[in-house]
Amino acid sequence: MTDGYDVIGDIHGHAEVLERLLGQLGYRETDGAFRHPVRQAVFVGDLVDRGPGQRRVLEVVRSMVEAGTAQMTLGNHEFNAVAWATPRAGGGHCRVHSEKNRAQHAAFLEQVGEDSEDHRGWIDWFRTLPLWLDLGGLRVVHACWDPASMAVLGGPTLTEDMVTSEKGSDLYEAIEIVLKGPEIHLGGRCYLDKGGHERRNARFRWWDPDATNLANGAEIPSGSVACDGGPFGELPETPVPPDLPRAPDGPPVLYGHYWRRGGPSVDGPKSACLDWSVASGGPLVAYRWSGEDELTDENLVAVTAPVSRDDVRRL
Ligand SMILES: [Mn+2]
Repeated sequence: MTDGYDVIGDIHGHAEVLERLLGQLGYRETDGAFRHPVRQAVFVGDLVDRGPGQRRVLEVVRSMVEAGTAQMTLGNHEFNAVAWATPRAGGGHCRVHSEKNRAQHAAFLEQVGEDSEDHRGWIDWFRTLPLWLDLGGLRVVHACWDPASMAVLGGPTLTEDMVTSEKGSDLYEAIEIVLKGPEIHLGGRCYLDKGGHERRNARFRWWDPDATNLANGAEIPSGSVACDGGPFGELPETPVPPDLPRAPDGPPVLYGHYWRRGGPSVDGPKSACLDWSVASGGPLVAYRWSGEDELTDENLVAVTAPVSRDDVRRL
């Protein structure tokens, strides 16, 4: 019996704030899982990496999924975890064990124990998670609801071909769009991301019907520096390619992934991002959906993580 869905954004190992959010939403831990008398939770993915409570977050969510009190879609961090742990025929792994990739995955690997039985158990569970959820009047995906990419993938079940797919293949690109979102080329411009890596592409604001050109369609983090060290400045109003993914017609779409700041608020009546950067001092956010065709800010619930010493240093 489900009167509605409580869709919860990216958690990234922040167990304490997750438990507080579940409590605030009226879920209680009984018989080994958090439960609500009449509602079901839905997780948009990215349970892992970064935070101090990797195991606890995984245990809370998995126990809910197994008890039937939650569903979950796969995030790019879970997909990357699977690819990291999957050997590639001919040597290496499906996700390259580079220093950069290891750093991004370090909290998970350290806390579950790399190559431990526990590690393999979580990877096996990630492999069972769907790539998206069509819940009737509501749709949930980690980064982008794109029917064209979903058609290439053939269905929401993660397959071995997807895990082993190589850059440039149709499968690889479709997984990228669904789990990481579409990107646009910056026409020769280059900026440094928060890890100091050079970026010649930017995330495209697929959810925004007003995103028509580079200037209003590219997501460049505020205060970004150009690769030559100067200020990044404005992008030109070059029109974006017409075949980029766009917010689809039909029921509302809820997604995560985008590290939004401030807020929270819905994009508009038909979409909302639920990732408000809990891993860097923002709130963990849920949308309480009860059948409405149009999303509203009033249905967002936010719980703020305590500010860590690392965050204070960054401020
Ligand atoms: Mn993500």
